[in-house]
Amino acid sequence: MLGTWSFSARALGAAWPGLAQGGKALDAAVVACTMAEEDPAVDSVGYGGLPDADGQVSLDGCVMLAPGRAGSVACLKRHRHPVRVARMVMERTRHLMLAGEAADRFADEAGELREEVLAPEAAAAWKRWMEQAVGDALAAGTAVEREGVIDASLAPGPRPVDPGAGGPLFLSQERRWWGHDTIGAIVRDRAGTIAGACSTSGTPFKLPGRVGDSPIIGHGLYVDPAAGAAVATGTGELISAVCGSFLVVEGMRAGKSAVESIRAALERIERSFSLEPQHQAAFVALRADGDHAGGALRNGFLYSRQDGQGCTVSPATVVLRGD
Ligand code: SD4
Repeated sequence: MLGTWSFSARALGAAWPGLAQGGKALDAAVVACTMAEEDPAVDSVGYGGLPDADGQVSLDGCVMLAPGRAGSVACLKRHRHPVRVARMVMERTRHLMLAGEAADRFADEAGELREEVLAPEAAAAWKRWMEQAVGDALAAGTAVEREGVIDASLAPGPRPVDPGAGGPLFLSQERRWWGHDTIGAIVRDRAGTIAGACSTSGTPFKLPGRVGDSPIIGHGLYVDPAAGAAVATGTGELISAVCGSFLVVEGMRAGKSAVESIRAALERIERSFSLEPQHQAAFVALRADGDHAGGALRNGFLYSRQDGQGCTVSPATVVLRGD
């Protein structure tokens, strides 16, 4: 099992016993993401995730087994577990993706519990953001107010740096509020089946309605049993622009190692953008033969690996830039 950031170690650990007893890769990937979604200490996923500029949490997620077996959901506002709902989209409908209010209704009908998605800590962080950071950004001209909604999407902010302790990336370092992160999990089971899942609350204090890479098949996650799997985290706008996870998997299909494929995708991002200091993009990839790696544009990304020997949290195998 592979997961993005150090906080995924706990989630992978929760899913491991089921997988070790012969469980299926998809079940394990979903359990891992569900665990992170439920954990209020993870401030970028599920309950505990930081809200949009309106103060509303909106959650995105997807699951994938193969190009013909995937499901996705965007902008869930009344359910904590986008990955479970995405799986139901895959298993119970003929569609790939549901979004917004209707996705919440679908989750209701599928029997998912309606729950509060805004945790008290996240609500308090939003209040502090409104009071402090927004004032600075409005004064600097990097945020504007339209009909009472703050658009700070142009404000530069520091990027996420994983302290390695598995805890929140944002609440302990409030100047990092405009960073990003996500849980992505890739699992290979005993039968050799590979599954992936990805879940996020997106960019903290994003413009309402903004959707990043995470729920989009090929952007935040891609799995093809013939080639391998990749999952992304970081600035969704960068990752989506190059169909990042698809690009990594296509590299592996063409015969590159996991680390070479990640490097090529990161180089494509670097060539395609004028990178700003807050930008980060990272991938974790697993080739069908088990070769795997984690890589990032910049320092500060860690990934977790759980197997029969236990769990390890490692720095990225490749970091494109030293800054
Ligand atoms: C996004 N990539 O919405 C997601 C979440 C994030 O690190 O910020 N991930 O852009």
